[in-house]
Amino acid sequence: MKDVLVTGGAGFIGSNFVHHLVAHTDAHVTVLDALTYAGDRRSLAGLPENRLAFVRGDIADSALVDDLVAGADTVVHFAAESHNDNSLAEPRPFIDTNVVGTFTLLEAARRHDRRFHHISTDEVYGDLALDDPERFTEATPYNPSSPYSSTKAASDLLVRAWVRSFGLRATLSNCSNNYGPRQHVEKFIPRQITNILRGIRPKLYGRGLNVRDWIHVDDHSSAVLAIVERGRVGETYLIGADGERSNADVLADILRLMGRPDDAFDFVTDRAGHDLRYAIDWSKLRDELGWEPARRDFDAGLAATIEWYRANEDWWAGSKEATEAFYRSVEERHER
Ligand code: NAD
Ligand code: TDX
Repeated sequence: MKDVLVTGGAGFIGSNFVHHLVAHTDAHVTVLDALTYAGDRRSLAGLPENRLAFVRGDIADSALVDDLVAGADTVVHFAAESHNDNSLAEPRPFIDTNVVGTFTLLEAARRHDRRFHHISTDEVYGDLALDDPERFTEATPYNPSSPYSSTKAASDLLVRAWVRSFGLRATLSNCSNNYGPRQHVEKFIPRQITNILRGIRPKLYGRGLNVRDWIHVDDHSSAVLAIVERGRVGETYLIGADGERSNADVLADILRLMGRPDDAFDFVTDRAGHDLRYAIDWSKLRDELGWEPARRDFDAGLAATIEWYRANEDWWAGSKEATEAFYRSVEERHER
């Protein structure tokens, strides 16, 4: 691995992965990112110039993609439309980026016979009952619920077909909910932290009983690097860190860590089709590659994340107002 093309490297997980890659390998990194509302060039600040090239462009632009894939030996594909609530309001960009964009990358990787790693989500498996003793495994059937998760499922299936039909040297990973620095303020944890910093009451969907399986973004990065370096071609690996928590519990932790009363939030209308629970069995990754999450202390990770948002208001202030305006429009639609 000498020249790595990272798509979506200006987004939350992609940028954290690029920092991880530069710190832990000698590879040269080229980031391809469209800088949509979710991408931010500043998330790559501070990296040495001789290790990083940045190209602004669309993963569905086949001429550009062909050129960049030709110049790399490895492609790690993070770029996506990533937010469920946006996919309910306007699904089209999810088709264009997650499906057509992934297809465009796969064709280029096939033409140039490049190693390909596809980043995906546990949401492709649908959801679990709260009391289900089972967790998702690599063998769980696909059953996505939202426009977002269905386009991620479609992209996963394309990757598997390109492996089987064309011999593409690809691996896939499906990870649970990430948290940490540089996550867009539309997502649950940063939205509530920045609401509190702005004097806005946090918003909990439904009754807050839905469960997400939280993993620190640094652990996602180390798992992806392990798979890119040592994973078996054609295989899927689930990534998790035994971090199941209800949304109400996560919000209670945020309120406590930020010194607010435990009832200083509002219940709001539930998300349409809201998945109840995700839970990951990551034993394949542990048994095959010896990977373990290093940041399993959720309280410590959450406290550090709160500090990051406190210290980096410049990074998120520009997105906050538009994000809250979007959520107000969703609430107004529910009221009509
Ligand atoms: P994000 O929304 O923060 O970042 C996405 C990045 O992709 C942005 O920089 C954006 O500018 C870029 N992008 C979007 N459309 C593009 C296009 N057409 N061409 C080029 N670049 C484009 O998302 P994230 O949370 O960092 O998620 C990254 C990946 O990880 C996604 O594939 C997502 O499905 C997956 N994932 C996310 C989570 C999570 O908890 N956030 C969990 C599991 C998997
Ligand atoms: O204001 C909110 N209040 C609330 O209760 C928001 C924004 C969310 N929620 C709930 C919905 C979910 O149950 O919190 C939970 C987490 O919501 P999101 O941050 O929107 O994440 P989720 O829908 O679970 O999807 C995330 O994890 C899987 C990422 O956004 C996806 O990209 C990833 O694939």
